[in-house]
Amino acid sequence: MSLPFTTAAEAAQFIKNGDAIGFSGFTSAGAPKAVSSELAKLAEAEHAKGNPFRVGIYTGASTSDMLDGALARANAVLFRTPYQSHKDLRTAINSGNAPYFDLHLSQLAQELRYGFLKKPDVAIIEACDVSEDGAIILTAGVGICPTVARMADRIIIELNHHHSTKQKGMHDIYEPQAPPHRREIPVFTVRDRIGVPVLKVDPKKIVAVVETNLEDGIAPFTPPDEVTQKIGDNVALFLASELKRGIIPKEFLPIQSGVGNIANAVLDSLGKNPEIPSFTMYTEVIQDAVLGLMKEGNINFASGSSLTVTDGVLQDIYNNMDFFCDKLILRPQEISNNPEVVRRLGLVTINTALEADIFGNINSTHVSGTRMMNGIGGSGDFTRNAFISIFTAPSVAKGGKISAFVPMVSHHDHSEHSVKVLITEHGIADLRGKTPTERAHIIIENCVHPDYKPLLRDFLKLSKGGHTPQNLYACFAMHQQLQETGNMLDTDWGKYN
Ligand code: 0RQ
Repeated sequence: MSLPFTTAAEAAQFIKNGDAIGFSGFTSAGAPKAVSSELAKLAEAEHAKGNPFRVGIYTGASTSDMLDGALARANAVLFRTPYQSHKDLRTAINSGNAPYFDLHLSQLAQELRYGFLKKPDVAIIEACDVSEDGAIILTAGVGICPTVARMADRIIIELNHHHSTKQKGMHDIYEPQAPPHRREIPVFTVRDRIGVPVLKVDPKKIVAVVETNLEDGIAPFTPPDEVTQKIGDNVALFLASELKRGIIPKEFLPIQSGVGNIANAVLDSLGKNPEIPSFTMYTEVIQDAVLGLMKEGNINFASGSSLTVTDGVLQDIYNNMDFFCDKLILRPQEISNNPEVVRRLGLVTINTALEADIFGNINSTHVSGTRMMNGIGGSGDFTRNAFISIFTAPSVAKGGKISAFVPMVSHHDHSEHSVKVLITEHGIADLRGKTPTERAHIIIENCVHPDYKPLLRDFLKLSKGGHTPQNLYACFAMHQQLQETGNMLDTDWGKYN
């Protein structure tokens, strides 16, 4: 059977209004590019004719402008899950034009299999190779590919020649069984391979193969500034001291770190700290800094769901597969983020908060409790099951008008029960074994910006007793103040006394 080669525009014709689409990739890495762009044009053309055209979108995580951006601008989003970070899609979500539900990344594939969500009609998969008998080599991200490719009725392949077939062997494709037949996921060390390197699909379902030559387009991170560098250094300081006092074993433990500038600075500091031995990563996103540290010998293995790296770094990996092939694994996100595996391996998890409260609860997703930023991503998968869970954040946002620390989080993603350590540029709050009152004092004294310390110390005086010294009348006063004057620092507790 020969493969049905065609153009992106013709491939998009296989998608109908109301279809649910499962896309490959994780972040922009490995996400389809050409067919999604043509799909947006198709939606615009249908809208111009007065016809409805919207599709449901399942992805690994965030995607690129050619997918989330294009479909959001075309007003073509029927629903979207589990994570996004594109400004146009964010605007559409927050204005009610793109229905979005936020999911733990490890759960999407199983929720599709369990039948909780609409079955994917179509899977669009980026590949660097595909054979006539349906053997697919994925590119820089795995995400939810195994599940959506198996469940969808129709498969469209973007055969992207920008990605080298030399990466064959890097992927480890595995799908767990459904309960009550599920067994342990046999990942006992970060290096364990449990599946097969190739995604096998029913070739009869492949309706189109579109050849492309397109980069993932991942932008470089800005180098650490004074604040992010200090946060990174504090994380390294904390982990070095945990190692010294024997809490972290001398072999060290695998690290999970989120994505972004703070994560980049943290990795940089871990690499530079002479007291931290060469370590491994069991994470979801492998970013540029990891590969740099690998070359320097500071990281000796990384398991993730994507290589979210700039194009130069990606090509360097492909050109040096002899060096990298036994140091990298790309897994489906339900394995890279699997709670069972996270707890077994004993991960040190490092994620970023939008907002924390002085009792250790975390808001990762909603600005002022209402506006979706990106989504919970993998932060919940990792935090709840970590050996030590750390949250980092700059102590203030928007030039000091917003404190990252408030009396009560305006949206709740990670509870005080899961959050062990908070770290800002000012210091470290180790919350383990502390009561709510003790936590509040440690967080205020160690992590809060000096401008906000008096305000938060005074808040504690408003408490009328109880186990957690909260005041339900005043706990959102800083948020209300932000809405009224644009500056939390103007908050006056006078009327609550
Ligand atoms: O906005 O750039 O316009 O100034 O939020 O904040 O400090 O640059 O941090 O880029 O790491 O994002 C939680 C969103 C942090 C991210 C979040 C404003 C701030 C800035 C970004 P500007 P920073 P980051 C792995 C794990 C959830 C998913 C997760 C995230 C912008 O880390 O999405 O952890 N996490 N995944 O000014 C209003 C506040 C604010 C605020 C910051 N309190 N109120 N705005 N900002 N605090 C990744 C995956 O799962 C794929």
